[in-house]
Amino acid sequence: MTVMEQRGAYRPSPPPAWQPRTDPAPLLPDAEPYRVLGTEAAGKADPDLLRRLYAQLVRGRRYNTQATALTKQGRLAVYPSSTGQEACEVAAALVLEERDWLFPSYRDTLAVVARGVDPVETLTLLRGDWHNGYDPHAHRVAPLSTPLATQLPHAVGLAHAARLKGDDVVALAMVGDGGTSEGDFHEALNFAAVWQAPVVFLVQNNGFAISVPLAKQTAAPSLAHKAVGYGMPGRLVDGNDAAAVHEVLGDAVRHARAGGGPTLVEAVTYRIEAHTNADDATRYRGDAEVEAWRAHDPIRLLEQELTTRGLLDEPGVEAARQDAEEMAADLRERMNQEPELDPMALFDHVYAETTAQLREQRALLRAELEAEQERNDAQEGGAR
Ligand SMILES: Cc1ncc(C[n+]2csc(CCOP(=O)(O)OP(=O)(O)O)c2C)c(N)n1
Repeated sequence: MTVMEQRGAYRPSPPPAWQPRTDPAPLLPDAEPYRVLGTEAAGKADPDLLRRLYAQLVRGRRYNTQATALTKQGRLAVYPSSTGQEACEVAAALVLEERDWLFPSYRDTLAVVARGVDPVETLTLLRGDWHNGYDPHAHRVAPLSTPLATQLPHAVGLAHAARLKGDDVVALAMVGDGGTSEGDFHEALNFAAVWQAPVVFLVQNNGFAISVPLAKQTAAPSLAHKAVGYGMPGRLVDGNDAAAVHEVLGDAVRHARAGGGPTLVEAVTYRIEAHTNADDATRYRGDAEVEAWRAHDPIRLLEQELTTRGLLDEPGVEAARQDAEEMAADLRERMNQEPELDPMALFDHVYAETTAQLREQRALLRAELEAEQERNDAQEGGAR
């Protein structure tokens, strides 16, 4: 048969029946961020949990103001404050079991501390030290990640590996709105969904990636909608409502633990302070916007709920404040002590086996340090 005859014999017909591989409807986020405080749902919230959340929120805010003060005193190189975002931070830590893992970004110091890491050790990296400061295995908290979104594929890898080993572990990974534009975000969500890994992704949409507002970051209807494209549920929650964030994350953690796969949670919140102490936020946003968010403050929201329900009184507020003050005083005192630094330690843990180049550099530094020591000794001898 010639080619022309073949063409003549071809009878076009519609393609084989097509249908979506999964029904997208159950994966779609709600139209509005989910709220608990100030709604009927609040009546069902556990009073003990609300009180624990409150104590941690108050501590968290005080931690932020203290750490920011330490940058001004030259005790901390840089601090990205999470004031305004405490509800996300605290709920993320409290929702996990001891065996679970938290994967934080640089802004998530409050979550790290609320999970039990020493408040001073948590600041090691931000102090400008070469190492992370805390042992990730001790509290199952990965190092604070400065490169955006790189913690996400790590979380997926850990969760997937745990599942293969039969360990009942969930990983909760935190990322900012800007981080969702990173390739790592895409790769992590895709792998997590394909493998049905027990991971919860918490996006704190705080409005900005440094000076870039969300409108310039993405054209997606919401960040939670991104979940649908990967085949996982997307949930939208009021990120300043600690009870709501705790409930939504709790549902996602239980779903993951039961083998239901990953969830993407977008918590809508706001970064009240500048990006870090080195940033001037007045250059890219107005006071009115900040004030509108201050009126939806996570601590005040919970305080109001607790007082209305008779679960918190003036002495209770004072006790929480006092506890936070003590934590801040301890942080201040310990951060004001000179850290013991060994310059030679810079070469440890770079590679499992030291390279020739590192050995050479180490020898150079040792020689310089010894020469300096000799000069100092000679000067001291001369002065005597
Ligand atoms: C891979 C990578 N690219 C760029 C940066 C520089 N950078 C640091 S913070 C930041 C903005 C991140 O914004 P977002 O993810 O919304 O988190 P937020 O700081 O608001 O918590 C950028 C671009 C970085 N740290 N890592």
